[in-house]
Amino acid sequence: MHFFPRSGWLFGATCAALLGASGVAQAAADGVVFVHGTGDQSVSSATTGYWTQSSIDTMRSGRPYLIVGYPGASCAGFSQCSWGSIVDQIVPWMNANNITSFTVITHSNGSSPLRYMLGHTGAVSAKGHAVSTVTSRISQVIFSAPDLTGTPLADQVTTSGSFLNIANSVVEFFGGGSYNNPAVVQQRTDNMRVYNSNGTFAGAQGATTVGGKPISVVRGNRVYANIFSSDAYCGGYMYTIGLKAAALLGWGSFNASTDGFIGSDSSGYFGNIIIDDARLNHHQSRRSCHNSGTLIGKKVASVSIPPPSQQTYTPETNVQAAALACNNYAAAYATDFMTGNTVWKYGCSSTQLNNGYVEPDCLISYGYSSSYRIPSTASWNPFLNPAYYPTWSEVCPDSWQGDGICDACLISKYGFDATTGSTGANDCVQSPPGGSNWCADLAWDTYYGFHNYAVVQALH
Ligand SMILES: [Ca+2]
Repeated sequence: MHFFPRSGWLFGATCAALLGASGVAQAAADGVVFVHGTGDQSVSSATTGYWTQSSIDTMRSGRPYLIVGYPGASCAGFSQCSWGSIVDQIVPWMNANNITSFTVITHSNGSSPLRYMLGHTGAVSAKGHAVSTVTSRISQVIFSAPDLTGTPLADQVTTSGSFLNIANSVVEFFGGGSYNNPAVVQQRTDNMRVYNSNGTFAGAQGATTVGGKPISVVRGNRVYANIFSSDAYCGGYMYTIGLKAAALLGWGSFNASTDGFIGSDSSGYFGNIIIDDARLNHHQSRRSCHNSGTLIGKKVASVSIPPPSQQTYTPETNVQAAALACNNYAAAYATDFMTGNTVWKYGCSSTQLNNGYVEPDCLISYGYSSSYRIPSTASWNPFLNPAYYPTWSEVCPDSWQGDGICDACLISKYGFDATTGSTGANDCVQSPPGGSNWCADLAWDTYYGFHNYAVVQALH
């Protein structure tokens, strides 16, 4: 009937790049340095893609800060091109801002170059700076989701052919597509065993200080199960879904003690564990989710925080990401952008929600319809039925991820509609008031008289 190619029609969204690394010049100051994990990051990509500005601002407690960008995938933590690059960025920042002491916050394998530095203060960077120039001013180190004894996932990705099913969103934690890189090889459990025993990386099992510096550890210990929750929503569904898959792949169970990427045995090898949270996955610990950023900020400011056993959190709430972006719970007439025809959007009333049938908009709005639950690629899923795509040549292909249209079919399939990587375009984030979202959903075409996958505009 009709063929409407989807690619290349909506590329309007651009993100203004924020340049980080800006400390506020002032008299003798306490600062904060952020060191990212595996990945070759620039200062800019580390700021906007890895940490995000809002998370940085939550953790730094108003203090001048430095976002480090270094080759954290191409270089293992013990290589000069890793720790030396970090040193060569900290020194001029210290001098320009009169930083007399600072807290270092790392995420994931960012712990490794720091551990090398703490154990090799006499080493010299490519630009001729002794590590001690930097470490002498470190007041404390906060390792967030540190990889202290390696991860079985690194064993798997560096073993040929064993990592085919890992989610793209999780591959990012190994530095992107070419994940068989020096930093990942360094994180193999067998290699880390060597580095921990031969002095490559400082920090003895159970120690609370390394090189005289207090070490705090922030970690999650579960990948939370309910993807349609406020907890899972923080940072994006894509990571939660991917880390659930990684938990299963790396540890054989969703219930294993892991944040989806680093096992609790690795993150807890040493250090004073200040956050030990069952609702904080590996991605969320760099994004200040679940109050972790606020607690880290207090630690930065030397304000006491309750021990993990006494930390309390607001109850999770169910969120309706696609429903909020696309008004999918509401029934209404709309114009199909692709055909120009008027379509009837079904919506999801409280009666429809539990009427015993599969109601497409209930799946999208609430994550379930009667006893049916998504994400699911099962045959009952109406979003995967070719009969409901009469004007299309494809049935919900993955190429629709992150193309600017919030696809109900992808929500039903995976729980999210987003690209992976540093930009992380998410099609189903609600536009602000006065804005609009492009949305695709199953609807009744009143002109042709059949069900069709219609693209409509949702106004907010
Ligand atoms: Ca899409």
